[in-house]
Amino acid sequence: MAFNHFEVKGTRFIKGVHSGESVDYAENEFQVLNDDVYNVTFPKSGTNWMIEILNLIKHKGDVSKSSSVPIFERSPWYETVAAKELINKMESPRVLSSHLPLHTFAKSFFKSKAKIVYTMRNPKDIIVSMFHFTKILSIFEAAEDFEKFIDDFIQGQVLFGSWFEHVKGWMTMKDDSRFLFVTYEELLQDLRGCVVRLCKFLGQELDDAQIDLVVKYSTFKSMKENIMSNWSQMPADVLDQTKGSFMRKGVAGDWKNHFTVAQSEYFDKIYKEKMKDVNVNFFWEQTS
Ligand code: PPS
Repeated sequence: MAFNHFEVKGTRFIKGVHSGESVDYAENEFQVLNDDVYNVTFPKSGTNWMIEILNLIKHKGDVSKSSSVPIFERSPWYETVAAKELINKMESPRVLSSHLPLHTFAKSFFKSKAKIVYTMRNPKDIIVSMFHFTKILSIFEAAEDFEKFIDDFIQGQVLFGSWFEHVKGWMTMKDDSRFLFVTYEELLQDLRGCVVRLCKFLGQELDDAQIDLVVKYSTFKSMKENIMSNWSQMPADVLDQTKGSFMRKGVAGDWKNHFTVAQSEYFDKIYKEKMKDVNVNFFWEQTS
């Protein structure tokens, strides 16, 4: 995956979007507040979906914020260069996003009572989603060779490095009560059930009608139609949605339309090997 990048502690960052300074600040100086909620993901795992859900929960289903502020400003990725100014203007309780791996996450988090929702997705669908994403985001060289892209992903030569290390790192926190782990596939299968789980985790009391609103406005269709959620507010020279959509398909299992049988078997073999020490039966392993 070709893009202008730099590495910090094994993670590939995008030059310009991130800087050595912003990444260092995010880890060492950024002050986590006790009532912060962090939406943490490896890219293309459902980050924006969770931004929508968490903000709707925060506003008890009131869509006015989601329909007036672009999604990329609602819960900025706190490690980016642009985030600092946005975050300075935010009121508590803040919902912030991050793609950082555990080992470079804000040190101050670990002394705080803040919470993290970590969303994961079938890596084969992440590969497909990211492959298409390279065609619309101008900072990337459009990927053409899918097989090479699979290998880049396995080698950690993509945005934010190795998916395997990212997931394995964050999964070490799975017994910590400040964490909630959820998968993209669970969100797809039972969005309402996940919203209820999230409310409970966040200590947010929403009535049934409010929960219905959260669900209503966070479906793929609603988000795709919401000009504040479908990234159409991003300038076309940054994100060219004439070549494809940010809200592309929003399904599980699209990998079956992209991987050959041999590519799938090859990936599964490596996945098994790399994940052998993780004692978790991931949702996508049961359903795909
Ligand atoms: S990013 O660029 O890392 O922030 O992307 P991220 O938001 O993590 O992932 C983008 C994919 O999530 C899909 N998406 C959704 N799917 C289902 N329902 C909802 N509401 C939803 N919102 C976003 C989006 O379509 C991307 O997946 P693909 O497979 O490319 O469609």
